Amino acid sequence: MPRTVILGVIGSDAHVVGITILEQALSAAGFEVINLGVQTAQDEFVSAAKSHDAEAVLVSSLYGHARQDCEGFHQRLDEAGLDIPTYVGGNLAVGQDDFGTTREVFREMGFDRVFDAETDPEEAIAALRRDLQIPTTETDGVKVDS
Ligand code: B12
Repeated sequence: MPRTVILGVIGSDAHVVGITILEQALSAAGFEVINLGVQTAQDEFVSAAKSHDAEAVLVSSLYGHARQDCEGFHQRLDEAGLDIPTYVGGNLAVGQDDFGTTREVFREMGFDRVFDAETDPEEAIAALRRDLQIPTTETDGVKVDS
């Protein structure tokens, strides 16, 4: 039975290429991907996660407003009774000279893993397999440090 994950670009962000690649890679790796597309509101992530009984939520943001767009996101998940891994990735801040700081900011906001724009989709797949305790095969050895 495929494991279901929710994927989307949050806020007013319209960058679609990254999530299209992620969707293809995740699907090829055996995940059932509910791709909410671009310009997705927080509530849409939450209701999709609930209605599809998803096991993880993957949020993408490229245009530099991720922090504002993700404010209160985990509170909404909590209110909906959802306690599942949340990942965020992309160009999460304007500039991004120090991604370590950006990563800390998003971790403090409640995200379990924070990925930069250089992330290979295989890294996210390896992280999901680890967090959802899916036996690894071909992703053995892929470094997960996000
Ligand atoms: C194409 C593009 C556009 C196109 C988008 C077309 C479309 N519908 O997709 C257009 C021209 C519309 C556009 C508009 C804008 N853009 Co633009 N755009 C780009 C550009 C050149 C490429 C993005 C792309 O497709 N990359 C290819 C994909 C494969 O890579 P990716 O998106 O990074 O995704 C990968 C990773 O980031 C990662 N990833 C992404 N999300 C997630 C999530 C998770 C959970 C995980 C694990 C991984 C992950 O995995 C993906 C696959 O490998 C980038 C610059 C760049 N070189 O990245 C700027 C860029 C993203 N844009 C930028 C900006 C500022 C804008 C605008 C605000 C400009 C403006 N003032 O109008 C608007 C925003 C409009 C909007 N509402 O979103 C900035 C963002 C700056 C920042 N964050 O600091 C960038 C970085 C350009 C720059 N250097 O200034 N843009």
